[in-house]
Amino acid sequence: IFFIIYNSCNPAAQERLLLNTLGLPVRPRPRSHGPVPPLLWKMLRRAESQHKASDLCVVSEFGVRGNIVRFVQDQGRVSSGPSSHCPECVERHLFFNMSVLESVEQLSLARLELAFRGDRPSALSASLFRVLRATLKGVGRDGARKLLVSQSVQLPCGSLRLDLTGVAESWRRPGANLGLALVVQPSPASGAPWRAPEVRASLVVVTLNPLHCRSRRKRSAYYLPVTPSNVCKPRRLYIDFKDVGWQDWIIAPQGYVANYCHGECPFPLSESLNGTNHAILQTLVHSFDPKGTPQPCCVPIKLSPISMLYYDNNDNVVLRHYEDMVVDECGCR
Ligand SMILES: *[C@@H]1O[C@H](CO)[C@@H](O)[C@H](O)[C@H]1NC(C)=O
Ligand SMILES: CC(=O)N[C@H]1CO[C@H](CO)[C@@H](O)[C@@H]1O
Repeated sequence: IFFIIYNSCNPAAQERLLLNTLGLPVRPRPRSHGPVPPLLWKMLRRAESQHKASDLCVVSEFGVRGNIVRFVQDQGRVSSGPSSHCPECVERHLFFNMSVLESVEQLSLARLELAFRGDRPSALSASLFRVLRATLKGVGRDGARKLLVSQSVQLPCGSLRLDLTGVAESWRRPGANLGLALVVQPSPASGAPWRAPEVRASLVVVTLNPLHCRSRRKRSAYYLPVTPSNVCKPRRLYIDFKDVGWQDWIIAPQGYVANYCHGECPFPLSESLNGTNHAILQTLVHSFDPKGTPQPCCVPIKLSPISMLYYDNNDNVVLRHYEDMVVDECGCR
């Protein structure tokens, strides 16, 4: 498929085809290149070292099924100061745009991570609400929101994690996502002036795209022996994402060894060419009638996956596994 891009006279259509193969509706054009969460680097490295052995449709870090991991950025903007019934409260609106998920994706996990940074040791109480209705006073006060958790957090460095899988699933319905409201206040209330902590929020979302999750074929203990170069075998092909102009959204890898199959499937088809019975018969017929019947084709019989880390159109960092991206073995079929 990458080959087509180089050779095509209609690069835009071919790029669309390729993006489709990768499960992307459009070419991502990230506006900012934010930091890559260390956990995603770790997961990428682990996936790369265990590709041959592990089940790519399970995210073992979280113990759930999935082949896409996103760190969805908080896009909440509104924050409001104290109100009459809670003079020390500071409120912030959090919004995670779930429309980055394709409808075919099955949501396995959504975990909210809040990191609090204060300027000195202290304690605060943090309450998180799901906003149910937007009201005139702002993003849902009083009956327009539902308490999800209320917890005490220690500063200067505190954190809060919350499983939001159910909430995130319901956010996927159009119009259902009004975000969250985070309310913090000093604990115990002191009455003295205070500086609200800095809060960084991200939603880790694991989904499964079943189209990219076919069951893995068993790895055979079979390898192509060294053969004369005109016989069917894997040839080295390195795909550099720079050549395709994709270096601005793909974080890693910068390219990969894709390989391809090329060569003849001559009569008599030796066992090493791993032909099917059908291919063996076809070479036989071809040897009698070379014009009427072609040789069998030299095609991939074993492929392995790659993992990619990239920015999507909403500047989220995404880790994704793709099956069948590297040719390991070829055969005559
Ligand atoms: C969410 O993202 C989609 C697609 O990236 C965009 O069209 C939409 O405007 C965003 N919604 C909000 C509320 O920002
Ligand atoms: C993928 C495949 O068909 N592999 C076969 C290649 O041939 C050996 C024996 O010659 C088989 O054991 C493999 O299953």
